[in-house]
Amino acid sequence: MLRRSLAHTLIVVVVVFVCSGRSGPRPAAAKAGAAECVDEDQVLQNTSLDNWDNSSILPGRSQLLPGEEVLSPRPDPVLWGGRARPGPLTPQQLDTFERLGFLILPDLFTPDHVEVARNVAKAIAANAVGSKVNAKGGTSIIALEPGSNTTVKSLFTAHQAAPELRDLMLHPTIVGAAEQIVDDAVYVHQSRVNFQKAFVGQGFTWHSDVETWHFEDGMPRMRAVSAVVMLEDNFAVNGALMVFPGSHHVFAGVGSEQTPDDNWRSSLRVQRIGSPSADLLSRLTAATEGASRRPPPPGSPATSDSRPAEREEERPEPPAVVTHCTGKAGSVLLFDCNLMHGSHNNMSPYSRTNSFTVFNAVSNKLRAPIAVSVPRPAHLANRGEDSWTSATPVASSSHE
Ligand SMILES: O=C(O)CCC(=O)C(=O)O
Repeated sequence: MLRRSLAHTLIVVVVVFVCSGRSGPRPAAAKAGAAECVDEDQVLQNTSLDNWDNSSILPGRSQLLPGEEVLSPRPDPVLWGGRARPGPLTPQQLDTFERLGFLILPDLFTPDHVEVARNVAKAIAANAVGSKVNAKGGTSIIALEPGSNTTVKSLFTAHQAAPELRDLMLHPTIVGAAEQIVDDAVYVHQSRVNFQKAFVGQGFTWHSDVETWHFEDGMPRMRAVSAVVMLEDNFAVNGALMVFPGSHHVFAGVGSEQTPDDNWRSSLRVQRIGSPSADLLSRLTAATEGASRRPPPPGSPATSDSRPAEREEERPEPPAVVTHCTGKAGSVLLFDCNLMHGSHNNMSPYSRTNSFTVFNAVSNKLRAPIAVSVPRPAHLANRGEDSWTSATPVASSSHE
């Protein structure tokens, strides 16, 4: 308890709260620099922006000057319904999620179960590279690895691509946990399978997802959670997600030049705008240093990798500021929309495939984007009114 208060105090003390009034007109949008990373035929735009409101609760792209960066306290709860909210997660698991910003549910699925889904995802992705038409006569939206015309980095709208994927990604335990955390019915804001191919897969630089979702998609509040199903073993060496435990308690705001309306084309491969600098990450390190010192409660293996026990004492433990979210195929990682995370390039001989499903609270539906004038396409930011369903957001596929 004392440690937790100390950690919390640390965060509050180190955080610099900036309330900026610089929200005046922005320079004209930069010209489109179209990278060929997404099948453009599949870009579904919904430009009817009812309820236009581009006010921002977060200091960042629209209020800060280019190069200006701040850490500010999270303006929203992590557990919108508190620890007593009923659902599949225990109060202890909710406590871990609240404190660290993530939680691993080991072995929710069997390796055999996920192998089927993984093979389906790889087949759909491979087919999408060679042909715009997939096996079912529809099309699939993919992003390729930077510099490659053949290696798929992401397969979007994955929960709609095949029943084998949907059944895992929208499993009742996962949807129920997301609802428990955001204390609301949820819908799928975005889904994808990310492939980190052996020796080839490139990592993702440090980022908080809600930065993009808030400024480019108009997501009003921090009321969304991501669920990762590990479709292959995730090791530290093959690109397991890395996180700053506790970083979800602060927001890393980054000022920028005007965001190009088609920023998503390049940011899907490498994110630059809104990315924190090394200096801001150092400040985040200081701010979150105490967060994961308290060991996770029993049954919540939310930290560290799975090294053989006999070597544990021989090897120096890195300070707990950054940790790998490792797990066996079939494990599930839940993480908060504002958790600072990223991944290494996969230089190992072991491929790493994970599905990502972003659940947003129905009450947190998207408004107009704040930093761009054209909403991102539907496969990145779902605005479809027909998907405003509750616990089982299984919309019929538009890509099959
Ligand atoms: O797949 C990965 O390694 C990281 C993905 C990620 O950070 C994201 O999708 O936001």
